[in-house]
Amino acid sequence: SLASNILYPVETESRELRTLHGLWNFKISPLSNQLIGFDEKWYTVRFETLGDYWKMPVPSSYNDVSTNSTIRDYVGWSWYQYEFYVPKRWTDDQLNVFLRFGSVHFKSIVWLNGQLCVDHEGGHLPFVGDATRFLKYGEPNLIVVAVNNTLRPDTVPQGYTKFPNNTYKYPNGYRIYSHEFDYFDYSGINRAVHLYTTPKSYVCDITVLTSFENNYSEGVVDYKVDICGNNVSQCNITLLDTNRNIVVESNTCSGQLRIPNVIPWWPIMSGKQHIAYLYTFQVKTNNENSDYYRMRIGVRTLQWTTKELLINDEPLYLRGFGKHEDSIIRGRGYDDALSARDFYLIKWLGANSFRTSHYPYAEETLQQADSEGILVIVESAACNLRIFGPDVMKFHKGVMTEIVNRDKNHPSVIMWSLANEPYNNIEVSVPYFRELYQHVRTMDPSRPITFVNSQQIQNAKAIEYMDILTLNRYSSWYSDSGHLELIQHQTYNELEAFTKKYNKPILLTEYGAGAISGLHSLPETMWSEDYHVTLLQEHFKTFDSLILNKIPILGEMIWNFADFKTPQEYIRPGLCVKGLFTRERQPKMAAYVVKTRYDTFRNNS
Ligand code: GCB
Repeated sequence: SLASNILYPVETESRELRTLHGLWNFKISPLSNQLIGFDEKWYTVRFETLGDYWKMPVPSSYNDVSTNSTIRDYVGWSWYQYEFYVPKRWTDDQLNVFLRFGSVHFKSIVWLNGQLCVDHEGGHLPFVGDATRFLKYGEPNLIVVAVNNTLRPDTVPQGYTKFPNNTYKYPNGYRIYSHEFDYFDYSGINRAVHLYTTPKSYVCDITVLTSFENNYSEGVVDYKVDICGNNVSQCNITLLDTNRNIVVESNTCSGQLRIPNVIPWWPIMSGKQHIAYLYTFQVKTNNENSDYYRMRIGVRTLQWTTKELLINDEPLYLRGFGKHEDSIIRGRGYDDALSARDFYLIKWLGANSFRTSHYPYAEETLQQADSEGILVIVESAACNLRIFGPDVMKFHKGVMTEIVNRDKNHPSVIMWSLANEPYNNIEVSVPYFRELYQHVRTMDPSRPITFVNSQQIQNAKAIEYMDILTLNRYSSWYSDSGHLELIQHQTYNELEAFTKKYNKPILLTEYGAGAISGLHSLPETMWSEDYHVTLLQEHFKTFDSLILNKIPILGEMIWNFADFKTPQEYIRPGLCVKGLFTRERQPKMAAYVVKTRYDTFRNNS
């Protein structure tokens, strides 16, 4: 995979772009013969000639599309293929053609016309292969993708395969596969597949870092443009405002732009006339066959202290939730309609933020967050890490590198979360997270870094080396179930103690209750919508007294935005039902209560 070549594919006067979306052919290999596809060279044959294949949409997870439980629960090598044409004009020897996957879960190997083009391991992140010499121009092309979603102790996230030797309970050779995170591990080609052309010398990376001078009247954009390929002389950089008027220009591939009377990027509804203003950063390579690339950027700063997180020097209070990429049928498959609906709901609630629990979300989602002014905490897929060692560290560092490379230029991204609920009550987690923190800090000096805690305060380790405290806490749900009267007491004490102990501000990244839509009970009992509402309201009272007493709390994030699918287990009815919205994205009673609160913040700021 071309690691630094990860700019989102766009169409410009020098680039053509097409997607390979549609119904692909799909095969799974029997668990007893996992390597059959490699032995029989499935990457060279049309599945029509092999038989025993399904139709599978791309992009989509494969799990919930068919009626077959083997496919739903499949863990192992599955195979996708598709036939397509590319235009003859792409044979031009002045062009590159790149093949780009937004994400394939989890490991993938990609062949074009029987030849290995690219491979990648790690879900939720894009990768690119150079397809130029593998394609047949003006003839049918066969793309084959082998996908393996088996997680291991050295991957992020971790998974475990066991072969129990109790033959009384399990047949010989029976495989038990497990992981600790509690969301369904949707697999397959989950995001966009693009083919795009570029000139031989082309823009392959851009890094911007923004700041202000002269009392916020002047914007400063420090930038670096990487050009790949041969014979590049120079760059023409142009910054355009929303009316496409030129604001400032430059002739160097790296340097500084100064914007007089800058319009800063602000999160939604942060009072006054603030808007999420985006400029267009335009690059033109200055040679015979120029490449053009455009990217939207926002000018804003972030700072953090022992008490606050500030954007453009103003303190932030986050009102949001954790989400999932999850919906019926397509699972984790990216869908514009669903994504747009979610942003309408976020705005309807008056929320200003979410965390990409528990993995990096689609690039299209972050682009929309940039233009809507929604703040995002980007989390890696390290959910419930419990084994720490050099192998998983190597993988985890690679994942963080890919995340920062992909998301570094989004004004909406305000924090990196290295992990969710790792086993950080053990000593080995300390050097692990310190090293990982340093790795990310070296790549990005501009954003706070954390990992999300769940352990008791007295046992938490490594957290003191993070910039900001984050905590998931289920008072009156997983602990003291049914005791709504304890929420204020417990939450207040814990958040106060935590901030005092570490002298850092805290963000409650998860709290909530399961509520089955339509289930009511007065007085409240667990699983009813009524209990859900009261539990949230008790937390609201706590947050208000923390704020009143100047305990440094950075915000409140409810678990979860919407109901989402979980593995089969007896503590949940197939879904985690802690959503403010149902899985169909309709409001539960609690959504109205949250809207009232979040609207109050909006009106007071
Ligand atoms: C947590 C996890 C989240 C779960 C949630 C729950 O602490 O971070 O992934 O979904 O609890 O509902 O159990």
